[in-house]
Amino acid sequence: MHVIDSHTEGEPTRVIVDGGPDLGSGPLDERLERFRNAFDPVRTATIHEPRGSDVLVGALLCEPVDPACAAGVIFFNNVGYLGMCGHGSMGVGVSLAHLGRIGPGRHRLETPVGEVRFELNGPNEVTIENVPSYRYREAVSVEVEGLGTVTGDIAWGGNWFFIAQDSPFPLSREYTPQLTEAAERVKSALLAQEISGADGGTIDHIDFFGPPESPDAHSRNFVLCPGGAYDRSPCGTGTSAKLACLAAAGKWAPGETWIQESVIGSRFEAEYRLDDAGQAIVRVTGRAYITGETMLVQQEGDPFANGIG
Ligand code: PYC
Repeated sequence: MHVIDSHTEGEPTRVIVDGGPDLGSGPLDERLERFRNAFDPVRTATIHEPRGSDVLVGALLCEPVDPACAAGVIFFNNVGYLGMCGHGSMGVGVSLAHLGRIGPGRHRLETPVGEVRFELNGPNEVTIENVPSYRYREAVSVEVEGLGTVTGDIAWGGNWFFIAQDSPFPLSREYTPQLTEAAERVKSALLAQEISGADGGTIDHIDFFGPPESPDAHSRNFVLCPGGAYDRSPCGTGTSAKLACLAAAGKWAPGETWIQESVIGSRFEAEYRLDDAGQAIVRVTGRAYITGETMLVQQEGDPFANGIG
């Protein structure tokens, strides 16, 4: 498979350009199910060691239903599939530009959870306009072993998030093992206490927030991804969910720029407007860089051809 690797604010994306599974045509959510049911070893071969790592997010480029879109894309990770991925969409934008398929300006991507508009502002800067984001439940308290009562909002930003009000540990790199453990406990407690997103959607991203380090930023975060790795970027879908919560609480005005720092100090700039249904249409800007272009090979007889684990 021909793949292009990039990172967006530190978080890696691997785009399958050629040689991936043929998922046929039709809506992207149906093609995602075909990927899951018939071609899951392609996901594990791409993401798992020895070709990848737990932190990597994969993106399979597909023929879009609407030919005016730049591409269709299905995101996946070490444990399964993602509805949307903000940093990954920026990685896809920069990868499509690297391939010469798009130039600066406005474009659209089809994803399993809806259409995402994006703007390539230059070779490495992308602004995405995410699917509508909203706060589903406010100030939900959950009892967490070792942490006590943890309170947060449940919000949709293309994935389901628990947006915790406070972080149990300092939001810095040396605390990522403790933050990861704490977020895993919150995730397990939500599951055990049957607290979910709308229609029973699993809350598989846990977001801790705290004050920023840079004087011009508004907040710093730590985001636990579904497969146990933490997001090195401030998380595009998480930043969208956060802005939807701030909007619902009347704490941030439409059109104002929110600067979100990640736990490693990289940043996204975001702003929102409300649509007719009162949901937040969040635009998130970040920077992505190509890190490699390669052919992934599976040799006959390789016991780890589909990855380890
Ligand atoms: O940027 O939306 C995001 C994201 C989700 C998981 C990892 N990054």
